Amino acid sequence: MTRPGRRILFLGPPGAGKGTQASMLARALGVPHVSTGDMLRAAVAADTELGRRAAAIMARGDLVPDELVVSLVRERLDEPDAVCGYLLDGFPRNVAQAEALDEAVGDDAIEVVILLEVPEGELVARLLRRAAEQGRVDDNEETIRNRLRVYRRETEPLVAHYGNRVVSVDGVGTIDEVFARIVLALARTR
Ligand code: B4P
Repeated sequence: MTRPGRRILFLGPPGAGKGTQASMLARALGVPHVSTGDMLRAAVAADTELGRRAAAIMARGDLVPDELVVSLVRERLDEPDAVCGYLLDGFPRNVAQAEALDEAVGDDAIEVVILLEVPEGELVARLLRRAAEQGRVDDNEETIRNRLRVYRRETEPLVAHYGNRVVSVDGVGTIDEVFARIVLALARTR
């Protein structure tokens, strides 16, 4: 079956630049940027029921329960602007979420998975820099180490789940350099 637009997923450890690159690419492609991190932070800021359940979990750097995140994403992908493609950032975060996504949109709906690769020392440095600039509660060193452990344990197995749809991109360099690599990698998948 051919589908209009592009369905792209960003994978990578915390601090790899997923949010940064996904928002630039979504604008360039004219598809919605669906970031579960942003949606959860908005729920915390608005003090909704979901936000109250998620706040302490996010502050520790653990994963919010799958059922909460999965229903949030399902509702978002049902909106009319997602009919012509979308860019997922921060979701799925584990195999159970990937299976829920396959069930919601179809096993072959995701065309390309961009895996942003950055060494651990650089990740920690970036997130500590953001902590100084933006004051995000989950950007302190202890929580960053936990988020990296959670990534290795829960999220990295998705590389095997998506198999030959995964395209690795070097995430070290300026934001524009990394963006150019992503655009080139995507062009090669067409
Ligand atoms: P996210 O918001 O997804 O946070 P993240 O993994 O840290 O990535 P982020 O997008 O913020 O960082 P980026 O790499 O762009 O998740 C936060 C929390 O929400 C999770 O810990 C979890 O609790 C919860 N959550 C989210 N999704 C969930 C799910 N599906 N299931 C369960 N729980 C979920 O950027 C990092 C920094 O690097 C920025 O300051 C940026 O400016 C900088 N940067 C980017 N590119 C750079 C470059 N090339 N050079 C230098 N700096 C760069």
